[in-house]
Amino acid sequence: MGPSSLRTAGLVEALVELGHSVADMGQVVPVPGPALEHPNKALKALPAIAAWTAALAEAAYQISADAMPIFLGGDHSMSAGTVSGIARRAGELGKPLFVLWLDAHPDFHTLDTTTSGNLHGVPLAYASGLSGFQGYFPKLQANVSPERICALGIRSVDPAERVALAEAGVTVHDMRAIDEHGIAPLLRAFLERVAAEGGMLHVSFDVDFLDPAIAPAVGTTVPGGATFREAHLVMEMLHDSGLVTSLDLVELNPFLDERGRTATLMVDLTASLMGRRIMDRPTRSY
Ligand code: 6HN
Ligand code: MN
Ligand code: MN
Ligand code: MN
Repeated sequence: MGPSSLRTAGLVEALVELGHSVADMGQVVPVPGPALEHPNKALKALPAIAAWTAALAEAAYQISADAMPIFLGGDHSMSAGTVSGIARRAGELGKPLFVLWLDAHPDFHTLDTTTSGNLHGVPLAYASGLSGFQGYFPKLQANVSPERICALGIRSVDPAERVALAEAGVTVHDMRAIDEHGIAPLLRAFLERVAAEGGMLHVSFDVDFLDPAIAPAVGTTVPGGATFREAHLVMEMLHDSGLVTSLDLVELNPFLDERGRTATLMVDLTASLMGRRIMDRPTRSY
């Protein structure tokens, strides 16, 4: 129901108001695959998620190169498909793909290391090409290089993820780094890397990146998240960079919302990413 809630909160209208032309592509339809047995008995809904991953990867890959797809979830397992499909598209365009992962969690488990068995905990590891998915998830046609991933807002990391992130070379800016340095310089350094390499930038936005006080509508809230202004600043800087080529909005659970305020906030943040600004002004350095 996340996508319905984002539509009801006025996502399309907000984008149109900013001058964008919007095509709502409707729902991706997964083709059910065979039952899958995995030694990790904790895994939940493995055949269904594998089928969704295949369908979403194909949909993401097929989007025309001049369009900017916005993928509405659903939980973060969606990004196993979107990121891998976008990586394939980037490969064909001959451009390096970068990923900005806005989340309380790095979602860097493999099928073997997850203890919860919740597959929204694995998409970034899968899309990075980590081993341990073969024979269960669709064969990866292209992956994002882990050194081109920046995870921002992180504050809940499982032991196996800690090891895997370090080994893979993912840049992790946790909430402590944001507290110490401010969010702007951390993001700016990453955007400068993307620009220097002429890269494409996929942004994957998990609702739990935000502090639960402003965004209650998510099943995995973690205290100490991004504030209202930190989140808008990230979106405003992303807009000004002109680098973002695709976006995921995931983990919105309208059953947990309060009068739609989380859905409305996600729409407003997307509007900031797509050009809404407080004052018209050129980008300045102070
Ligand atoms: N998310 N690391 C925990 C687990 O169950 O694997 C939490 C995952 C949260 C997933 O943020 O989309
Ligand atoms: Mn997530
Ligand atoms: Mn999360
Ligand atoms: Mn999730």
